[in-house]
Amino acid sequence: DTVAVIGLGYIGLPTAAVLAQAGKTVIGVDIKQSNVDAINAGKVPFVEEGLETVVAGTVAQGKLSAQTETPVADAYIVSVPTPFKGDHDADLSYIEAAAAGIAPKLSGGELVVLESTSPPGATEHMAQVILEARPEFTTEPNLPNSLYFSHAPERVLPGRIMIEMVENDRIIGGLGKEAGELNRELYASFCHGELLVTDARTAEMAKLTENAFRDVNIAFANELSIISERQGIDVWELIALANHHPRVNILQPGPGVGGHCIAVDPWFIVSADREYSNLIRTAREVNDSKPELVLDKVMKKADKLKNPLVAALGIAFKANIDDLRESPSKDIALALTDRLDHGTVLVVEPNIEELPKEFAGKDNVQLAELDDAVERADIVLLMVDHDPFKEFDREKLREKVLIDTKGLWR
Ligand code: SAJ
Repeated sequence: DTVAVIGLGYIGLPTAAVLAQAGKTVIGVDIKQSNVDAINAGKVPFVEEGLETVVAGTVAQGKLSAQTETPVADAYIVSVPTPFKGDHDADLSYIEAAAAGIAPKLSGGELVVLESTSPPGATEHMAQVILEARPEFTTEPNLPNSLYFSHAPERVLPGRIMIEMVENDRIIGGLGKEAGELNRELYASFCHGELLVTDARTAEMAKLTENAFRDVNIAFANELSIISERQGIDVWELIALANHHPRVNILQPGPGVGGHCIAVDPWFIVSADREYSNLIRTAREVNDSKPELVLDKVMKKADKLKNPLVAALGIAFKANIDDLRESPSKDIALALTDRLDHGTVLVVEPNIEELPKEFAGKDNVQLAELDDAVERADIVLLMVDHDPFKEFDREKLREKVLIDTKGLWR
């Protein structure tokens, strides 16, 4: 029962760890030697609650190991990035590279699961790459030369991955019934949620649909926030009131939508059908327009001051995490350093120790403590609803120009 997990990132490594914990012999594969070395030493190269304990334990038991080369295994799980290329199309080259690594190791009967978030048809494409390299195999089931392909998208929330990986219901989409069944059996070893089996294309689309649903709902909130401001209405009160209706549940506006999922996946639907995806595309555009509107607001206030000091509170992509990738609030802080001719940005981000590399070489930005930054600032720009900001003493804000993009200090 050997499982190879290709790609040991935010999803691949937790998946490898819970499979090893469930008793499988798991070999993780990553192109980055430093990640491989870290994992073999029982360490995790990024922050995720509860993961390091499981990695350290399973490595010590000999159930989990990592290497750079794809091994021979009974099942393969592909968990590699699907970035954009061109006009928001999915770049499948990492999946193709993983498939090319798997192909020479196959001897018949193996299951290959695609976990990466992918546009409809990606699982079929992965199968095709492997079958082109190994034409002696077939997707016809129950033959000595059968191969089984399936898609199992993850739906875990960063920060809660180790809990949600085990507890969430899971969609499984086989290229054929037998492949779906084999995938279901493998995932039943660690997943206690319901395992819902369908075909690969539906599973691919289901994952995109979940994130597009959330994106459209947030875009609705963001559009309301823009309209409300022009109408002199408090959008947070408005939404709270509307949400009292038993069938209304509007999400919260903010400075934009970040992360690697909600702001990305809807584009894969748009890219699959540009003609009929108007609502989904417009939602993306509304959410992507928010950072510029926030910047305009800050600059209008800053232009009235001689040497404005702006405290930028929060640059993570959402509350209480240290993840700065695809973060609208980080982009806003960065743009401010360019636009403020005679001003300074004091970045307050309690979850990091130093500013990310994009800020290197800029002399009008500093990482600051919350109290100190607010005390010094003319303008306080709140962008992330981190807990320490929620608990902040509002008396200390009285003299400040406040721009509260999360409605935390109303
Ligand atoms: N956001 C708002 N208003 C809200 C909720 C969120 O502006 O009311 C913003 C956040 O600040 C953040 C962005 O949206 O910038 C995304 O945050 P999130 O918490 O909605 O989602 P992610 O990206 O951390 O994780 C999502 C989850 N998907 C859904 O909830 C449908 C998670 O379950 C998925 O596994 C994950 O995407 C993924 O990997 O696809």
